[in-house]
Amino acid sequence: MYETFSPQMAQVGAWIGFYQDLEGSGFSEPRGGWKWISGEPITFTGWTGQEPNNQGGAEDWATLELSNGCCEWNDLGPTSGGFPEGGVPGISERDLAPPI
Ligand SMILES: [Ca+2]
Ligand SMILES: [Ca+2]
Repeated sequence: MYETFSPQMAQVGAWIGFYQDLEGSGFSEPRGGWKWISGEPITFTGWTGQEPNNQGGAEDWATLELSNGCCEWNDLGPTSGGFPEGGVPGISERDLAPPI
């Protein structure tokens, strides 16, 4: 995965489908209310250092970072320092089984 995505992700990271539901039960900053968009249970988190930290007050999307060591998570959002215009790329999972 690193070799495939690292050229684009090295600067900004990539959203991994993990987000903070600001209206969901259990929401609190910075660690409460995180969910997978797929609805799958949370069995692992990979936050780096002091993340999630809700820097600037609106970091609600988890991104995979490659610039500070491979594959650790950081919460990002429009209030993040250096947040790129146009947002960050995302990684999605896709079922390759043919439809029945
Ligand atoms: Ca947040
Ligand atoms: Ca952060």
